[in-house]
Amino acid sequence: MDFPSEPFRIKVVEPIRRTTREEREKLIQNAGNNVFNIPADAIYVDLLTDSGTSAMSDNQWAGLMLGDESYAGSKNYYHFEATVRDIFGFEHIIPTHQGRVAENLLFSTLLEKGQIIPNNIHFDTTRANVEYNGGQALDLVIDEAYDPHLEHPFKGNMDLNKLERLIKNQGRHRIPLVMMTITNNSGGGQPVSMQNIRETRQLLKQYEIPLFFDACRFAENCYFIKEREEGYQDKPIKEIAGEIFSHGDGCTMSAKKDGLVNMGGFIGLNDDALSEQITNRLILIEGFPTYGGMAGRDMEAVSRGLQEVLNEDYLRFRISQVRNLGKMLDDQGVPILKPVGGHAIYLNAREFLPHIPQHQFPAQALTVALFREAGIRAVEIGGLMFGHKDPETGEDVFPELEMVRLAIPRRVYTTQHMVYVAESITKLYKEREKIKGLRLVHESPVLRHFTARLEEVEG
Ligand code: P70
Repeated sequence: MDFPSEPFRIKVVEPIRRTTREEREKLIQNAGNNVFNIPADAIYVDLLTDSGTSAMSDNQWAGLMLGDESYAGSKNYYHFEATVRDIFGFEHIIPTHQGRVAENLLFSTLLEKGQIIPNNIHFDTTRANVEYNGGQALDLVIDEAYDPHLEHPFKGNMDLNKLERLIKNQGRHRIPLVMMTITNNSGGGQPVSMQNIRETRQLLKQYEIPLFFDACRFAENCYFIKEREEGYQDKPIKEIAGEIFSHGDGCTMSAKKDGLVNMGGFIGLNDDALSEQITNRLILIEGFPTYGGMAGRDMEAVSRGLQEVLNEDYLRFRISQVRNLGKMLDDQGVPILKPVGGHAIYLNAREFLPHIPQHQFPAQALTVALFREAGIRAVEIGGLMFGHKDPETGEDVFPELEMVRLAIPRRVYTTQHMVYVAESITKLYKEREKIKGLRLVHESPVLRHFTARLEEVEG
């Protein structure tokens, strides 16, 4: 096994606490079987998300002290703008405090009711922002993405036949832009190949449809291209990133992932008129154009984080840490989504808990059990997150994949933590028939998984 060790050492530590099983029983009960409702200091290993949970470097912390908190024209903004432009290449850089605001600004400005936004697979906030603005969010990833056993190097790829059929059937005027999520979070953190990006670009060019990237995990995607795609082995990550974004007209970015910061984001784009419209709305809802929703010091941390994330030793360690957790689980027969993606391991809940039907939320049941047994917090990516009632028939519609995501924060946990996680899950797998299904007792109309409450189904 390729086991690169940590390319950093630890200068500051943050204690984490083990709780008793009894404490955790009470906590999960009070939380309505929803791990979003559990106070973080009662979690031992928190794999809820890799978003905003990175450990910053000494260089980033030092940057915070250079924060220029001027309302207009902060020097950190200019550094931020120059860094983003250098890596992503877009003309206009619009800061936001996180990714979903970038999505909100983009879609509320450009989307007309009844229009369609295709993506490989929309992440939940992207989908919600499209739908909230009266659009239809369509997932056009290759079919291979839905087979959790299939080893395919670029399972995040767009299905170009599906995309072309859609454009021909609907006409280009119903499609104001196409998005590509790199890496494809909802499909397992799977990468998109450069070839697929290039071909998508060529197809869209014929119809004059802009291509935007959801770039949250762009550096991880670049690393996979370097590792797996012919002709990229000797290219620096930054060059690969430059090539990817040269095929796009813009991007939204949550810097909370590959920006290696706790808060931040931006929109990058080339269209002058669209940029002006978005900027006007930015001033209304987020802030002046030289800070968006960020403090000056936050922008400095993003600039430094974006440079650090391109470091190959870092990326090699990062991708291997996730992959090795997957290997430890796979070796014990635990069903996981394959191949392992960039930022997380996805447990296949349908296979883990075949005795729980999908309407009883097996992935959520497994998430709850993982906290109860081991104090590990994961997140459900399945029927609770993506299930909904069909507006016409009123029937429940469930997603293809029912998964529990173990998202690994960047530069935070050690290899020994990963061993603890693997051993805990293996133990749970051996006792899996004890886990019971769940029933919803409270749900909100959008993004229900964040606030839902559930109870155990008896028997
Ligand atoms: C995650 C978080 C955020 C995200 C994303 C992609 C591909 C946009 C955004 C929005 C969200 C999350 C999920 C479960 C638990 C906690 C947090 N993804 N596009 O972990 O960015 O959060 O900055 O508004 O993955 O995957 P932002």
